[in-house]
Amino acid sequence: MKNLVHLVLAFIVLSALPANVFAGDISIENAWIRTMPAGAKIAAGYLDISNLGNAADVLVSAKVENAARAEIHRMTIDGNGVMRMRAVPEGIEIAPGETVNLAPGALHLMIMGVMEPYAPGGEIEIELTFEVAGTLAAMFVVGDGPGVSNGMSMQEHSTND
Ligand SMILES: [Cu+2]
Repeated sequence: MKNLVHLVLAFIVLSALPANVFAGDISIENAWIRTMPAGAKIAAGYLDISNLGNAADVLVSAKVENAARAEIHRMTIDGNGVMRMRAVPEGIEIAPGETVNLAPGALHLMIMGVMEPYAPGGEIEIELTFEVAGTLAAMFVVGDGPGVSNGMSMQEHSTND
């Protein structure tokens, strides 16, 4: 059953530009993974999540092919100008009618234990699970992102796993 849903979603992705993926009232757009530096085992994923419904929903988890695990993270800059990052185990709430942007320097998906570096220009499937809408699979394009300048994101994680 899930497979059928995925097939239908894949068809929608292939037949629409720019790619939108829906599950229930949740719509995913602009999904991308920053090109990984050589030797990196960690990657950062970004996307826009819109809630087209009348009730709040929560992104609770993400699962990535070819990686040990994925976490939801938030970057902040403290009073001393130091960038800090922490896991967001409670997930990300998307209020009705709102769009939440996971973007460099803020919320992001942290993909840990990447087994083979993601090739630029490739597409990686990430399963996103929402409290209400359930699980959907979205394709993330590996690159520098639409209109995003280079250089900031991978400093979030300068160490290798
Ligand atoms: Cu992170």
